[in-house]
Amino acid sequence: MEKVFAKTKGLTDVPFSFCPGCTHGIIMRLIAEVMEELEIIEDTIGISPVGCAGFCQDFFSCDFVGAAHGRAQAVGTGVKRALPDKVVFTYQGDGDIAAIGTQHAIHSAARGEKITSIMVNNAIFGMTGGQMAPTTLEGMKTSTSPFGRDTALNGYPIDLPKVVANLPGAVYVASVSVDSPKNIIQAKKAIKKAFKVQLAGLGFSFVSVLSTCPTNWGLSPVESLKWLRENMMPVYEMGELKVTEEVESL
Ligand SMILES: Cc1ncc(C[n+]2csc(CCOP(=O)(O)OP(=O)(O)O)c2C)c(N)n1
Ligand code: SF4
Repeated sequence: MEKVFAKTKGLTDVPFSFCPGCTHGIIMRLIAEVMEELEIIEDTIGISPVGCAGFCQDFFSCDFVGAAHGRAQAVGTGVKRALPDKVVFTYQGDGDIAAIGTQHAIHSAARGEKITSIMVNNAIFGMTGGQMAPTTLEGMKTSTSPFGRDTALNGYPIDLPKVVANLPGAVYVASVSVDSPKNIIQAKKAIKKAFKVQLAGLGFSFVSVLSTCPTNWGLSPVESLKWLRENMMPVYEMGELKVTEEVESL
C-alpha cells in the first residue's frame, strides 16, 4: 500500500510534552518539515529560548544551542557570524521575544542578521502560569490581570512583526496562524520562505505564528482555536507584512 503520510525526519522520536490542544507542536512540525524538504537538517543550528517554547531542543533533530531568556537572537547572531554556512533559526515565545528580548528582536532586524526567527505568540507567558505579556490583548484576563488588561495601566499590545517590518534589515516578515488546516498550510509557506531567504544569503527573516495556550487561557483545545480566531486574528495584522523585491523572486 502507498504510504501517504510519515513523521518528518526533522523531528526526533521524543514525544511532545505540551498540554492537550497546545499548538506549539504543530508549529514545530511545520519547521521540521521545512528543514526536511529543503534538505538542511544536518546544516541547521536552532537556538532555543526559555519557556514552553524552550522544549524545542528535545524535539528537533538538528543541532541546538540553548540561550538565556530573551537572548536567542543575540546567540543566533554569534553562531551565524562564526559559522556563516550554517542555517540558524531561533524559536521563541512572545514573552521571550517581545518582553525580555525586545531589544534583540529590534537590533537583529536592524542589523539585517542573516538568521530566521520564529515567534510563537500565545498572548501570555505560558510556562510560568499565564502572566500578562506585551502581547496580551486589551481587556484579556490573565493571572496578573484578573480584571482584564487595562490599557491606562498596562499600555497596548505590541504587534512585533509590524515593528520589525519597518526596519530596513528585515527582508521578509509574516504573521500567520495555525488555527485551521488552511492557515496551517499558509503558515508552512511563510516559514519555508523565511528559511529560503536565509539560504539565499538575504537579510533577517521573521515569522510570527499565533498559537494557543488552553491551560492558561482556561479553555478547551477547541474553544482555544475559536478564541484565537475571533480575538487575536483581528488585532494582529495577518499575512506577509514585508516582502522585499529580492525575496519576491525566490
Ligand atoms: C532571566 C529570566 N527571567 C525570568 C524567567 C522565568 N521564565 C521562565 S519561562 C518564562 C515565560 C516564557 O513565556 P513565553 O516566552 O511566552 O513562552 P511560552 O512558555 O508561552 O512558550 C519566564 C518569565 C527566566 N527563566 N529567566
Ligand atoms: S502551558 Fe500553554 S504554552 Fe505551555 S505547553 Fe501548556 S498550553 Fe502550551
